[in-house]
Amino acid sequence: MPEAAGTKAHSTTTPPADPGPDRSGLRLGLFVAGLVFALIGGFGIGKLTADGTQPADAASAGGGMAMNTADPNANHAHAPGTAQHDHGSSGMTAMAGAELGGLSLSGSGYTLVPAATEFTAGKTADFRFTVQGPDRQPVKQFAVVHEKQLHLIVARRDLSGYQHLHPTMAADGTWSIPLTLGAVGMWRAFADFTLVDGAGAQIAATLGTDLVVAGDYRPVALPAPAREASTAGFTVTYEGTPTVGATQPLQFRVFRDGNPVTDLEPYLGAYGHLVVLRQGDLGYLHVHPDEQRVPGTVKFWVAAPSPGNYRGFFDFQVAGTVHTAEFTLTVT
Ligand SMILES: [Cu+2]
Repeated sequence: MPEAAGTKAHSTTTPPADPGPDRSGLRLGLFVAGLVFALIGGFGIGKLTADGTQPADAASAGGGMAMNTADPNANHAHAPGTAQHDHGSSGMTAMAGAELGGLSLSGSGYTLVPAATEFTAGKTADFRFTVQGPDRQPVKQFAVVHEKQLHLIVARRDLSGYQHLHPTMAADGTWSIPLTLGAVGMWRAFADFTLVDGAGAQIAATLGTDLVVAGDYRPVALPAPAREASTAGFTVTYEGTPTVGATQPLQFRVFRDGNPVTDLEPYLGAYGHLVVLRQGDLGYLHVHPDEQRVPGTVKFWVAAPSPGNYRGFFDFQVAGTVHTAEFTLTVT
């Protein structure tokens, strides 16, 4: 019995013509198409507004590569260096994008080039790298996004040891930061940035590299899923259920001694930052908070790319100190 045309089974038995070697172009196009509608991943395209406030944009760039010059919503085209998307939260539920970043050294012709990737457990050493462009020269132009030109996230592959760092760039385009990897194992470093290309276009990317601490590796089991975590005398809870194929709110609340903390401070241009890493490949989602804020609470919009286990790292600032609450989330 012949299969009905257009069914999935049919299409898999008659694959489309080979797209040929220029698949990367297609892939980029898909990224671009997905970007504008994606909420997830990266610190997003663009930068803070001139007065330093957080753009209404909680919808940030896809975790891969994205070029705002391809924004189909050209009727609100952004001035160079001030790219903002003002889709507002109402449109978010229609957005299904959940691109993961950080899975590759390279994308769209740009490559993360670490100077060295071997570290000694517990010994601080400079981590140096460049982002090389299609011309194989270090990129030197980066847009400020969330108050920094580049955000470096580091975690061991068992999802322990999270760090959120801000390297500095030398005039030659070399980024560096003192880095301490506290335990033996394979680690992952994510460089999350928006570069400005020669034509002035902004390209958001999260590129990743492994870092190695040789020795007797003792992996830490992923903690069980929980809706409450404690750090430095604070208790943090979250509500909401991450879902595949739909963007859902996750609302975090911070308590101290059982009372809501009402003096959360802006940290990097927002009242909280959330990085979510997928267990298994450390696919990287960076999610931004809603601009609407109830004191003591921070709401994010999240679309899960797949079922599985994730570790969420919620950064918040109180009294000038940044704290991180960690959660295991299981998406079914
Ligand atoms: Cu950062």
